[in-house]
Amino acid sequence: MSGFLEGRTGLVVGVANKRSIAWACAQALHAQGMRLAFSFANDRLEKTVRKLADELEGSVCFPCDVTQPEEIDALFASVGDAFGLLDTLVHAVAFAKREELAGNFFETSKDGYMLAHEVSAYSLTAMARRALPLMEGRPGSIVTLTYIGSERVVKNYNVMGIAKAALEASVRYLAYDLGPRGIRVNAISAGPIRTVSAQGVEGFSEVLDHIAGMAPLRRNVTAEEVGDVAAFLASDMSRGVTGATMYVDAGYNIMGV
Ligand code: 1JT
Repeated sequence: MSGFLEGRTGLVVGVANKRSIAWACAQALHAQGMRLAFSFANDRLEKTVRKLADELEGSVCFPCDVTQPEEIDALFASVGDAFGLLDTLVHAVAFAKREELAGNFFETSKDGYMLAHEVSAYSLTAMARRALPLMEGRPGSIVTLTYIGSERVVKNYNVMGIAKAALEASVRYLAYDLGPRGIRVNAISAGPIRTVSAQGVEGFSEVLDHIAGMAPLRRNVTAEEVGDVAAFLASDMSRGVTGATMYVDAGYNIMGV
C-alpha cells in the first residue's frame, strides 16, 4: 500500500471529537501515508485527541492553546523533535462566544471581537511563522478552513464572518510571503457541517436544509469530502495552487436566485 503522502509529515490543529473537520482531514492525510502530530487546547480535549490519534499509527500529540505564544513555540519545538521536518499544517480552529453568534452583529463586544480574531484568524499567521523553519526545503503546504459567511451575510454568523474574512486575507498575504520558499497556503471554504462548533448555533438545522434545497448537488457536504480536498491541497497534485480559497460546498457558492 502506498499513498501519495508517503514519507510526509503533518500537524493537525483543531480536533475536538470524531466529527471534527480536523479529524476528517487527519484521516484523509493518514490514508495517503502521512505521519501526523495533533495538538489539544486543554486537559478536557487531551483525552479525546489522544484516543483518536491512537487510531492512526505513528501519531503524536502535544498541548497548545493557540492564544499563548509560548505554547505555540513549544508545540513546534516538540513537532521538530518528533519529526525533524514538517510538510503540512492543517489549521482548523475557530472560536467565538456563543452570544456573539446570535442577534445583532453591531452588538459584538470588543472582547468577543478580539477573541474571535485571535483564535480564528491570527493563530494561522502565528503558526505559519513557527512552521517555516521545519518546512524549509520541503514542498510545504498550509491549509486552513473558512466559511462563506466571510463574503456574504449569513444570519447569526456575525463576528465569525469578519474573522474569516481576515483569515482568508491572511492566506493571500502568507501565500505571497512563503511562495518563494516553496510553501503554499490555501483555504477550504466548507459548506455547513454538523460539528461540535455548529452545535447549539441558532438556526443551524435551517441553514443545512436551505443548502440541501439550493446547492447544485442538492445536499450538504461531509467532513470526509473536506478531508479529501485537504489531502489534495497537501499533495503535489496541487503544486500550482496557492493563495486560493477552494469551495467544498456542493456548489452552493455559485448560486444567485
Ligand atoms: C465557529 C462556530 C466557527 C461555528 C462555525 C464556524 N464556522 C462555521 N461554523 C458553522 C456555522 C455557524 C453559524 C452559521 C453557519 C455555520 C461556533 C463557535 C466557534 C467558531 O450561521 C447560521 C453561526
